[in-house]
Amino acid sequence: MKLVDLRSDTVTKPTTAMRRAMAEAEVGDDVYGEDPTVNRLQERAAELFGKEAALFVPSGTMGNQICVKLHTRPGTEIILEERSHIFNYEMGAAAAFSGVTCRPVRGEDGLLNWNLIAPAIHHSAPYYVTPTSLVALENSHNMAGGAVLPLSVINDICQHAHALGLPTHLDGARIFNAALALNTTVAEIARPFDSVMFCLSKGLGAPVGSMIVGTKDFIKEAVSVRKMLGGGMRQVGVLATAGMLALEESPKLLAEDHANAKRLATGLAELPGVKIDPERVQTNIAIFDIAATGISTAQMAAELKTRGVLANGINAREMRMVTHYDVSREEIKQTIKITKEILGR
Ligand code: TLP
Repeated sequence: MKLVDLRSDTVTKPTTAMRRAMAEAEVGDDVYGEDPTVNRLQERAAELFGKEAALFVPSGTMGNQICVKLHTRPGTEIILEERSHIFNYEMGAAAAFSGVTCRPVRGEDGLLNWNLIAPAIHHSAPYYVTPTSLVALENSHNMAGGAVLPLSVINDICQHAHALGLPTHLDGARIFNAALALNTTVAEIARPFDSVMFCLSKGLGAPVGSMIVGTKDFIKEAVSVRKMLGGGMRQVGVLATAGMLALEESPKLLAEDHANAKRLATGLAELPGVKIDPERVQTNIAIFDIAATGISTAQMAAELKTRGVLANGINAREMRMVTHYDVSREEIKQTIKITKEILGR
């Protein structure tokens, strides 16, 4: 039985075209800067994002943490949203590696704006107050159900932060999903940020890899920090070539993922005890509350699994389902039917 895997968009398998390209990739030692495929990918990413330079890194976590390290100094504080990835799911790396604390701010439905951020900033506070060194946003916001920060809000936050001399970083793991939902380009979203991390290995389907983009100077320093973290890779053109296909070919497939997430949310919203507002499902993530069904999220995940659907609970009340190119419209229908069956027992 083929499993319908909705645990994440990280579970996609490389396409046949990616596998072919990987077998034939032109490679060199990237620690010497001599892998032509990696160099092409980096140039193309910089161009697409409207930034001076880009760097291929093994994971989104490493990409975010390189940026945190470069923007901050030990003993300072990053402002971010309460449910953000950097704060919750990177093993405390900001503290362990960069010596910074995180000041989480609760967004409205996960979305920050300058009015929420401003009171949390320590700018000209007394000397003994932990100074703010970075504002980090996430777009789309994973644990806010893939919610998207509008351009006007991003621009406003970055403008205010810059006016205080604070750099801004974007965790754009799913920035292509955000761009589609906002009907804009990734360059337009990236424009006001000093650095952006985005993932090739999520909805874009590459087997491995993320990128950071920024100024030439920033990326030059990022190369050293990546090496410090053990992320200097050698004939990595075999991966970069899959990344290149992900970058060029996959964004056009995301509309179907968004439509599937909306279909899923619409179907789930009709089930007894399930709480989700399909209107708020803007990208490829559906987070729904099942507390009122009397079934725990662990039990729901287990029941789904026995029927061939994989999905994770993200806490005691909520399940997350993520659509991607390995899940069809038919399988979404099937998932709704199976969830209904479980609740109807
Ligand atoms: N997200 C994963 C899990 O870690 C939660 C997922 O399944 O969604 N930023 C954001 C917004 C992310 O969602 C993720 C991964 C990362 C960064 C980290 O990327 P990786 O897994 O490549 O280190």
